[in-house]
Amino acid sequence: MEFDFLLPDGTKLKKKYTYKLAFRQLVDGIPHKTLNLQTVTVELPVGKGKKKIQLIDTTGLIDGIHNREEVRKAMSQTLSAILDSDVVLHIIDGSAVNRKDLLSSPSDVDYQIAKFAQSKKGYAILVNKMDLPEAKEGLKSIEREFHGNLIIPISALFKRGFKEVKTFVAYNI
Ligand SMILES: Nc1nc2c(ncn2[C@@H]2O[C@H](COP(=O)(O)OP(=O)(O)O)[C@@H](O)[C@H]2O)c(=O)[nH]1
Ligand SMILES: [Mg+2]
Repeated sequence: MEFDFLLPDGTKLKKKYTYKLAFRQLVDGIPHKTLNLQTVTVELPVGKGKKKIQLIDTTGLIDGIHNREEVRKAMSQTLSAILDSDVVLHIIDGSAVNRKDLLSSPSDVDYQIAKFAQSKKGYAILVNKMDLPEAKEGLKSIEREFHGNLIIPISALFKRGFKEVKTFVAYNI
């Protein structure tokens, strides 16, 4: 899999990853591991044919002003990517809903993003980590709070909900 990286200073890089290496290097329990836009080009079946789409992974957004400049720059890159994209998949950690720590979700920024991205034809909220028991309540709460939006429960870890996400994306491009 080839990734295109766009750093906040405008630098572009290409890097090839196996799934294993991508998982090891790009996924982390500590927030703000990703400080750039990382793009993979994937083919999606649309109707009888296929369509190439660019899937962009961004830095996560948090409330307030982050104390690290690189994180602030990366977050501004995320906002631009939202504006420039046809489809926005807003991922919320379903297992962190109403948790009492800094990473609890949804936070103010999630509501702001929902408003900001609603002008898009293709806007969906993906409630992730549905494999964890506490995500059940989380999903219910998000369905209540973000009523009127398309909400798709997923587990990125176990590839649950991917069919629904692909159908949604194919329909909106
Ligand atoms: N249980 C569970 N953990 C997940 C799932 N998706 C991601 N994680 C974990 O959540 C943490 C953050 O994942 P990451 O992809 O780095 O999220 P990011 O910070 O939003 O980029 C990592 O420890 C992942 O292994 C999921 O569907 N289920
Ligand atoms: Mg990431």
